[in-house]
Amino acid sequence: GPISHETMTFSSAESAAMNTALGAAAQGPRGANPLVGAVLLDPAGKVVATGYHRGAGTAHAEVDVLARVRTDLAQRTGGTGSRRGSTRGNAPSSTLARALENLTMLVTLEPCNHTGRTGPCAQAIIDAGIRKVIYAVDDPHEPAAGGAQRLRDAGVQVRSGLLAPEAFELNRRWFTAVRDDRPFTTLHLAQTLDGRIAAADGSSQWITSAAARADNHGIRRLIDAILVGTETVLVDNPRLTAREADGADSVRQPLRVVMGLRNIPAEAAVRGEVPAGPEAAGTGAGSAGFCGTGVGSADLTVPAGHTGPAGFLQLRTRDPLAASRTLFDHGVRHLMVEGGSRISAAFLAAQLVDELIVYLAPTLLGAGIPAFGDLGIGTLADAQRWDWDAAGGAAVAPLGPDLKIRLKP
Ligand code: AOF
Ligand code: ZN
Repeated sequence: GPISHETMTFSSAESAAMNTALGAAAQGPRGANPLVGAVLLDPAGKVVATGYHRGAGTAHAEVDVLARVRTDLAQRTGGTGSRRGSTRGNAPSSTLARALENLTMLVTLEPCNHTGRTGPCAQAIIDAGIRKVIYAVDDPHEPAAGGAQRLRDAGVQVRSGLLAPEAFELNRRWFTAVRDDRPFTTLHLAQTLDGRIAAADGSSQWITSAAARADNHGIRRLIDAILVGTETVLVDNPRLTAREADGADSVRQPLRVVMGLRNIPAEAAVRGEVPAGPEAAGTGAGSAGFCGTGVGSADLTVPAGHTGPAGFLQLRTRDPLAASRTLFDHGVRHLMVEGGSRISAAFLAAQLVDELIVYLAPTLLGAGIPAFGDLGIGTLADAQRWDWDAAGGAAVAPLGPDLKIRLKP
């Protein structure tokens, strides 16, 4: 492609600036959109502004950092024109334009080229008069891709690949989801040493310790949706909310999804409303950024005042791929499946599990409900084999009296 003719070399100031952009990106909320950060670097190697994306529907990182630098410059020069909208599509004042044309923009993802919930960043960069752009990784989201080419066509010098591994890692789940058109899927299990998730009489509360359960709630706060089967709802009546150590509902809640054909009773706990926390609405962290409304299913309810996905959704299907596709279409990029055996087996057999988190209690039940149903494996040669997943922490760690094991396919 056209980029092969350019020399992709970067100064130490540029590397440091990209690192700053990555740090800014990480402040954003997880959700339907990737975490993206952007900075503006002056010729002396000083970062003059930092911006980041605060979730779907809000300004992209590039637009955010441009708004900030305009505000700063306008304040310094006593000018106006810093408010959003007032500069859109217009050439900035000559002082602003001159100040901007010497800056390099560093952004952790290829600037977008589409009009989604907001306008194309590539055009915003061109309009601002920025002449140099460095981005870390290409945007794999087809409708948004092509920003680099648009910038080059407008005469902007574009380089890419700086801190690409770090930028990829930051949005690892999102990249996987967009590539596969389905959510990155974590399968979570709390099981005994002999692979049981409940005793012979069905009792299952609790197999693992409070420490392991608290760890699980930490994950629930970060994911976009949590899924169980109708059987689990009918037997355990779980709430599927993310809760703090004191039992209170967390600010950010996953969409609660029940998969299966059987009816869920009206009084099931999973249907309960979760009060929206102060950050859940608007542009704050919370769960902003979901296209959770407008699902067109009578089974989805989004509590009033909630912009996030913290509702309840029943997917009347037994097909895990169909369920995954539907959830992806509704903005879910990270799904956690919490069983029981039949649902776990269905996702595993369909090769839809990207991460396996097992809390293993040093407990024996002998009889009881196995963690997994039939995976369709008849002989050892067909066994599913998993590897330690040490990305972002130890693959195996003691958690109170239990063991936490993280695996990848
Ligand atoms: C950027 N900068 O900060 C982000 C980008 O629905 P929208 O309009 O918010 O667009 C979302 C898509 O835009 C997302 O899937 C990804 O391809 C890109 N995200 N792009 O230039 C940003 N967050
Ligand atoms: Zn954009």
